[in-house]
Amino acid sequence: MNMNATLSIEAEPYTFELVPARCALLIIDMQRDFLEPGGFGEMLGNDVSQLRQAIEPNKKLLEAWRAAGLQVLHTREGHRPDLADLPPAKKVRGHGATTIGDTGPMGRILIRGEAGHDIIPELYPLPGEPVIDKPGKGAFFATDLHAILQNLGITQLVVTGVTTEVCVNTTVREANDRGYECLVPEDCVASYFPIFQEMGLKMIKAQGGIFGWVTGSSKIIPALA
Ligand code: TIU
Repeated sequence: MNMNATLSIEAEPYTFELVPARCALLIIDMQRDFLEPGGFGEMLGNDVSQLRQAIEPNKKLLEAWRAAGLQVLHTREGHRPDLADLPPAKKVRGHGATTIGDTGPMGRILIRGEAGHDIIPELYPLPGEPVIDKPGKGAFFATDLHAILQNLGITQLVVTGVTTEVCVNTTVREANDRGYECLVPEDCVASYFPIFQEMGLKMIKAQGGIFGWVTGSSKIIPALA
């Protein structure tokens, strides 16, 4: 593939002109804590099965992306074992019986190094694919993501992962303000709430693409072949 030849991807609100050399796949927080029972997502009162429908589309997109030789990055939401980077307001939010840092079936909830904090096996990073550990919902807050993307010459992001209205939306907004063009394949993002899935995507593409573009993985994968 000519890495500098533009791939025109059918999207809303209009065609996304993807330049392979400058475009990275950024997979947000596909962690056991959000996608498997017994983790942070379930602790918040959510039905984690809602998110699992994004796994297979992400797997197919990731395989095609890797095969085409494009850049991949992963993020994980979580905190230091000593909780020094955990805002007290985040620790107590929701008044749950168990909160971040407490021990659950997959280890301490949302803590780096614990089983639940790691990325699900289906989408596990390969050596050489940067993994960004983030303490917040946005992937740019208190991380080295922007510096890494600049060093790689990346100006466009295909953003996937969970959840659509929380970490994906926050990250797309942060990226947009930093000058990145963001394309979101709707089948590769998921929410615990169907209405937030729908509205989270509408918010991105409304007003002429106020934060970015929305498409489906079936529009991206053939273009990479
Ligand atoms: N709760 C929820 O929907 N999401 C998060 O807490 N983090 C992410 O979205 N990754």
